Amino acid sequence: MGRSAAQKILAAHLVEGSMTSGSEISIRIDQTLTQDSTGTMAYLQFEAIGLPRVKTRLSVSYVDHNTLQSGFENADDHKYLQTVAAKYGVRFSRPGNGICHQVHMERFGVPGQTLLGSDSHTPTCGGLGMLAIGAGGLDVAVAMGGGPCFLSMPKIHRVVLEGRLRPWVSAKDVILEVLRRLSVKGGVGRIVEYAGPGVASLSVPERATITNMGAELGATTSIFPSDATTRAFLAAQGREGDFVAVEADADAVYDEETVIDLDALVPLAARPHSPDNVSGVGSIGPVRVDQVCIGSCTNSSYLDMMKVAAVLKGKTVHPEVSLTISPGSRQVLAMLSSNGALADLVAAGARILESACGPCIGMGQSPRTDAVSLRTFNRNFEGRSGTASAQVYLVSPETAAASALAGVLTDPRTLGAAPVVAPVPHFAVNDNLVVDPAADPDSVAIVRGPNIKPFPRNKALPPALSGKALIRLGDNITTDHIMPSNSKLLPYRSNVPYLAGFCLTPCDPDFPKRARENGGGFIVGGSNYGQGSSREHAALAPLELGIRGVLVLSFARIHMANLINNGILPLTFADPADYAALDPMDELAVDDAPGQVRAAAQGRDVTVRNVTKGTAMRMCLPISARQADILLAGGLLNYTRGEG
Ligand code: MIC
Ligand code: SF4
Repeated sequence: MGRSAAQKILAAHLVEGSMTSGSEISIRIDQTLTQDSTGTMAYLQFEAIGLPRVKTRLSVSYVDHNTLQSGFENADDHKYLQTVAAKYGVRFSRPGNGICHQVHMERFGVPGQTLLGSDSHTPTCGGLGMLAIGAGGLDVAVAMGGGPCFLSMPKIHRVVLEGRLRPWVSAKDVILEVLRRLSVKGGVGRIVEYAGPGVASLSVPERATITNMGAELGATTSIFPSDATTRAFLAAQGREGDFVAVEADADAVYDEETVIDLDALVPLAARPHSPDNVSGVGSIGPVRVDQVCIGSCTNSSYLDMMKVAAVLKGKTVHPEVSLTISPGSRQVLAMLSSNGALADLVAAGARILESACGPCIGMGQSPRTDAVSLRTFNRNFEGRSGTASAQVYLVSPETAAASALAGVLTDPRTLGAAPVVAPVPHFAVNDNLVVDPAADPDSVAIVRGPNIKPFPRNKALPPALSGKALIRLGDNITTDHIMPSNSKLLPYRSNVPYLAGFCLTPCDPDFPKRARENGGGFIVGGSNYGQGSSREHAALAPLELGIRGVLVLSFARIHMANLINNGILPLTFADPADYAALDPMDELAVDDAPGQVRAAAQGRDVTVRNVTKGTAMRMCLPISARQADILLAGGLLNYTRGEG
């Protein structure tokens, strides 16, 4: 039987397990990437593993999230990251070089290889035909140490692209359409693989926009084939030697299929506050706009920026609109500056920001109270912009630029002829902000400023667990709710004790206090709990507060893995009625927790007693024997070091 592109890469990297969907497999990891907001923790954990050097083919450490430096904290983190990279054999992409996913696609991604990144949008490099997966920092630390990556073998969902995009309709509209159809849960347990005649008409950066935002489907990853277009892109980056063709066999069998007719797509927008709340721009109507932000790892390529520059050239941004533009990499910025497009953007009134995540992660540019903000980004979760009452819409660069001029949400097709951007024969390659690791690692002293604090470590699973259900949450709770990130909190990503004081505060400001007063306890939630970011802090902060288990209707993949890695029980209700009947502050107990965890690996349910109500709840804990051992040891680090 033939194989899909993703299955081929998985098979070529398979270490253990059988590739039948749902069973645990482990794969060899060729490359890793980290970014600063998750990287500090990943490298502290790598240090705790105790190896002298990374064992991957390539590991890159980026600084792109925390670049405001409003105090010493960010800069402390940067210095730690630079010195730790030099010592352990990691290439270091300095602040200013660009957003990790954009730079990795331009300079490092290799078709057919595997990439594990401590950021949920790592699948961006799926646009190059790479199997690129987002994970928690500890999983990336283990991969840097040469350990395989474990995952539940996903189903393969084929998305067949027919036809060709019409003028003014762009790759962003393709992924918004996929989100409209499949929802933010639709990709859980799946790899989304793009195929069909429409693929050839999409450039690598356009494909990367689509695979990037596949993270919002909850998918394990998304991938395009590596074909002649990929070869041309790599050649234009001076890397043709990295090209490998990766294509599905004609007789490959898929678990599911969606067909999208590119010709029929129109400009779309995700309305507040979820990336799958998608409607046609035309049908939403001329909503008044206060802010437009163009950039982020989804839409900040040279092609995107050139389209925006063409729309804005010779015009002026609407007086009520603040327009920010963050080119995704220094390469993009350099090319815009040498061909004059940057001058067009500046002349039109755009505020040019650093090549970094910036407003996408709430690092500056929070809009005014009740503002409408149009963003070319990938997430519009409530409060993520830094302004709790802001209404954020996710749109394409074309729609963003048209709306910035009009001052209202505008369908770009009303602007006349669409700009045509000529393909680039040679990108401006300059890797002088990528620092090579030290040739003599012994000479490198790792610098730890006062912002670098030890991370919390769990202990072996005790014989019994008990505590109160400290909070009862609804569906689709994001990691931005569990561990908010904004310009005030992001500087503390290497200081979990401080961050823990903000855990779940967007849902309930008193949660950390209550957790501490009760000596820890349990979190209760609905479906798709923990969607969004890969941040391990969404498990580390609860650990710091003494949380022993999380009881929900269903989990998002990376968050569930992060809970297991930190020794916190991730339990799902076998009977949703038990979720409905559970009240906050009910006393819960798990008797013989180690015995029940071992039995769970054999497919048995876990019983959690509701002591207050005098009932017993059946919970599922679908884990492998290896994951049971991790939970018994009190987390992956203890397990890896043979402790716990
Ligand atoms: C995000 O987009 O939410 C982030 C910030 O890039 C996160 C990583 C983090 O929380 O540091 C992600 O997507 O994984
Ligand atoms: Fe950065 Fe935003 Fe991309 Fe996350 S989604 S990596 S914050 S640009």
